[in-house]
Amino acid sequence: MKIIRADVIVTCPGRNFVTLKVETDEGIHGIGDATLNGRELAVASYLKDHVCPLLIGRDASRIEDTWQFLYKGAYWRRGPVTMTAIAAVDMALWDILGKAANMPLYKLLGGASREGVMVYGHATGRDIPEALDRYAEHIEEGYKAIRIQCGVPDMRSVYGVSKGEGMYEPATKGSVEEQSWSSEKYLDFVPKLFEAVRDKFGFDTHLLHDVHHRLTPIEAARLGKSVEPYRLFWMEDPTPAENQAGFRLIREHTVTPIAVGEVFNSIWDCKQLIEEQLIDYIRATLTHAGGITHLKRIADFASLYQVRTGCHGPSDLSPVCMGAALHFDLWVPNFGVQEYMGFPDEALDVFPHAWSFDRGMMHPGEAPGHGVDIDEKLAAKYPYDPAYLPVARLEDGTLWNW
Ligand code: KDG
Ligand code: MG
Repeated sequence: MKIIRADVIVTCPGRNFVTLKVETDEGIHGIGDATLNGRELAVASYLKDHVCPLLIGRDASRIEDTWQFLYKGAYWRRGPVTMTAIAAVDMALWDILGKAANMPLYKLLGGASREGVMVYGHATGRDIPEALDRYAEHIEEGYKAIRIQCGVPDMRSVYGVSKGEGMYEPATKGSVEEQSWSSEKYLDFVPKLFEAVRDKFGFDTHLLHDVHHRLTPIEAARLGKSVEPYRLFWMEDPTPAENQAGFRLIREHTVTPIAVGEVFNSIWDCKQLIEEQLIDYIRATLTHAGGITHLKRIADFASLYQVRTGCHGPSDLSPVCMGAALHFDLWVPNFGVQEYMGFPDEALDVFPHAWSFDRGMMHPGEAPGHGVDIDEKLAAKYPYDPAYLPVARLEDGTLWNW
């Protein structure tokens, strides 16, 4: 089965997505997600100008060899742009293989390890009462795991909290939004948020929180220690993870579980964190970490150290990634949880999908491949609309980690 075409589709049904479509001489096609929020066209060009021409004539079923060819063959290894492009090819080829075998992807991977995939939703509020209302709504919808984010008094804007009504979307059209940050105000406030959740709802739901890389290691240690009574499922990205050894300091002080890795794109980014058991959940995801072929490798390595998966699943990864991730999650033995932020309605129309949601649990469906396709005619109605992620500055103007 030979690859005869590979095209990149850029569309903005509610937000920007990049999709790779690979076609074979047997009339089977597969698609892969290549979305890198705020830098979409860099991946589109990497694919169009450098990768797609190399795919023509290759055997579509040689997935591992194609992965190695694109990784080692570029000479310039790793990096989010390269690894997202490789991931898109990989996802599309697994989709093709599933369709050729007439099997859902999770069966090709080794079959279901569980009945369904536990997902966590986002409860966000401008203040504690609003955040608690959103939390209550999630409980009513059946969520077993809920992430909570909340505005901090006296701080202009906070990661994860929508400005108006509706879904949280960090990217802004046209220009870069400047947010402000004070670790002192945040650290004094956020334990009160978790206390309010546990007081009102008890301990029956898994409680998650994203620090979004904002603290230093010693501040993160203080946070983890101070919130131990509220038994978080995880505190996510407590500090930037370039310096993996920095997590030792956090571990020395707290038993609050740690999740890291949504910005990772290779097993090498996670190596020390996993090997030294400095984290509990690895957040690397299919689209940014080299696709199914590479995420399998990361998950198997993590399983040696009892680190479980908690794949990134924001609305800026397309429904294609979501579909493929659910197959991966249903199979992966050391599964922890899957993030599910939801998608704008227009995006769900552009990407017809086999996955389903029922009371906090998701299933990828039984369609062959990963079960997600693209309606190209509809996609063409939503042209690319440039948007940027915000930056954060300390109150004195110093540029900080967003
Ligand atoms: O594009 C950036 C988002 O994907 C990121 O801010 C979302 O941190 C995130 C999360 O945990 O979903
Ligand atoms: Mg995050």
